[in-house]
Amino acid sequence: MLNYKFLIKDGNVSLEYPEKSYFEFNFDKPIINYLNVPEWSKGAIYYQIFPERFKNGDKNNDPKYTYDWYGPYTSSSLGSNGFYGGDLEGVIKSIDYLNDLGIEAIYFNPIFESLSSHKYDTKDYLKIDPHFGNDKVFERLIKALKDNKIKVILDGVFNHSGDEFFAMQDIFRNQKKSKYLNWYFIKKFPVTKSADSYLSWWGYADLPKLNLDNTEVKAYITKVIGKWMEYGIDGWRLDAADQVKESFWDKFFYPLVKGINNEAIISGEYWKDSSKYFEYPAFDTVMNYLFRDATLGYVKGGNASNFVRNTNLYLEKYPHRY
Ligand SMILES: [Ca+2]
Repeated sequence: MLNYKFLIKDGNVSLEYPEKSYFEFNFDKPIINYLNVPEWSKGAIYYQIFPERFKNGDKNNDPKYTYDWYGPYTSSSLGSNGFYGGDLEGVIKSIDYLNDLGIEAIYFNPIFESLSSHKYDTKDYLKIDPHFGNDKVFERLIKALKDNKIKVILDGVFNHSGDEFFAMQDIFRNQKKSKYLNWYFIKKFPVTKSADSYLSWWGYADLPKLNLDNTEVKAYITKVIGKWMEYGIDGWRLDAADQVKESFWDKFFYPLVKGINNEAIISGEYWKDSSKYFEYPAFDTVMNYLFRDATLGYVKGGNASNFVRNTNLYLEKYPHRY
């Protein structure tokens, strides 16, 4: 560890910065053993799309009740039960717009069948949400993006399913006789839709935590990954990555995806210092929330020295070159 500060002298006047502390640079860090960012992703401009709110390209697939796209919004209209009718066709129709932006990759929030607008409560991982389109629309979307050299990253929500997922529904129906008891972490019977009945994401009963040690669950996820990678997607962003056992990522998920396409990118959602995830091959990268935090802190009335300190925090931890 090197501690340093600046000393500026002008005649008899001297200035120390920082006055009462030191900058730190740890020569042993970043301890990054593994960072395998695919060539195409290095420096690529990513664009995030939340499909329900991006563009309504097909009014025929709209949910029953939709808000006026240009009308006044409320907390209800913007909430998980508020719908506007955005879909994948809307993205296909926006190719020129996306090209004008100069983007090179899109990260889609979840697109599989779910009840909510955000779709983190998956009902069926093998099906495009009917309000977003279907397999054929997805195929056209991938082709349109590929034709324009835009890569596609999907959101993988494997820490938990939605309570509408078939395995959870089977448990609700058959209770102790269900074949799927070991797909979740059941706490007591009768199993009802409640946080008392099973482990769930932050105690939300509609997001039951999946047992990713179960080989049947792994087989299902293998099928899911296989199906969507067959379409030629370019990687996965993994939701709630820190809430899943690390062995699931490095022993199972990483080899599974890389075995299909070694150039696919795998990015974990982790909000804090993520260096521990690069001690072994589990992810190629993580969502860079440390930069986000530094930037938001700055643009929301912060000051430049805090921004420098906060960005230095992660620049010290993560490798500068990859
Ligand atoms: Ca629509």
